[in-house]
Amino acid sequence: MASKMHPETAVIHAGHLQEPQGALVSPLYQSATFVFDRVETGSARFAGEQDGPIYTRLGNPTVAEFERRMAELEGYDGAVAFASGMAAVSAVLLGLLDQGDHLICNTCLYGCTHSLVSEQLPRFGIEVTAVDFSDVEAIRAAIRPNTRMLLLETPVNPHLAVYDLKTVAKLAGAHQLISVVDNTFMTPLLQQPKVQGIDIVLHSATKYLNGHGDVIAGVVCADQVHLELLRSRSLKDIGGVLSPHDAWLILRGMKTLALRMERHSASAQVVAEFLQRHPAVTRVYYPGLDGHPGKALIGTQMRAGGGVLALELNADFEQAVAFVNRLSLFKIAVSLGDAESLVQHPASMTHATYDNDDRAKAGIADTLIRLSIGLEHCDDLLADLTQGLAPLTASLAEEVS
Ligand code: 3LM
Repeated sequence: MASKMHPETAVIHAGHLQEPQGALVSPLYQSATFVFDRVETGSARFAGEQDGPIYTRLGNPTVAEFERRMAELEGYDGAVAFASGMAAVSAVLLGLLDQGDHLICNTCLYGCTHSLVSEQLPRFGIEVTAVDFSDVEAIRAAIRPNTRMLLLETPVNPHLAVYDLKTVAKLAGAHQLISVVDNTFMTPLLQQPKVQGIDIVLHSATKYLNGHGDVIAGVVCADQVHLELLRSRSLKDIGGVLSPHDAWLILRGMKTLALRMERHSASAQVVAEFLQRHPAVTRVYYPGLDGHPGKALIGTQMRAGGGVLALELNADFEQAVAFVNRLSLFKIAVSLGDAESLVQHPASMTHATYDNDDRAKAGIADTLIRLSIGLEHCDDLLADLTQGLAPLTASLAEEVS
């Protein structure tokens, strides 16, 4: 029955834990270990001859409910939850790549994913090439005999570039590469990379999936061919296991995911259009705007533009900083996907892991400002932005007169 559900239903029901009391809301299995009635039971579970919990790092009923829900929503055979989005990213890279392998990734990735691929992977003898994924020929040209994987985000953190997943999946298929997409900005409600042929999808569940700003978590969705290594190497041996309590909170948060994504996207569209018309703003980065190359993929690859946008001001660096400091409803904080609207400065915060050259190559301007549009009334958000931009508008008017 589960595969027939619409995503709006699946976020509430998919993978629901069957338990004897019939609780509407699944109980929280806050237990590190599980008791075996006899030695033979424990041995059979360790040998994989009998289903049943052993120890929470190897699997937990509450965490498993979250994993089943995500697998159903993303359309894969299964999912493995991790203690953070970075644990999910590193689970895929360290679990599926070997010494001597080569990874091709996009020039712009979330800051810590960038430092993981550029600083940590080479320590284990894994080679990495960063190319602009809008240029398929550049990806093709970077493929070597030892290339094993393609890794990208779309839309990209922080400037919302969008890439055609069908093209990436086709290229990966033709060269036997594993295609991996970080779907954090979209969630399965707005984009299902599996439909486009992508092999593995991962998320920082810290963001929209949980949606309430009180959990750090990650998840990887994949088919059987990759799941075993993700579980045995990345979860069992590397050990970045999600706490059952955090899984339970995410399951609660996910019930409203469909409603939240609709609202985040609708408000972000209004805010983006407002900023685009504003004289103090020189550029707005949002896939829902006319003129954004990603707009053409809305309706096919993506259902909407999502809740994150970025902007540049007609201002110098100090004025841009002063604008952010003047905002009051928008809280100055990294992260995204919460009920509260957030504002941050990628060059000095989320993407401070880049050196200046790589940041320029990644297309992250020093004056770029990222907004995560929350669930507040849109008029209140526009009022806050209007007051924040007012001194810039006034000084631009003075320059003109
Ligand atoms: C941020 N991003 O503010 P965690 N993949 C993507 C992400 O955006 C993130 C991760 C993975 C932000 C976090 S910056 C210190 C705060 C696309 C995180 C990693 O390990 O759950 O934080 O996810 O952009």
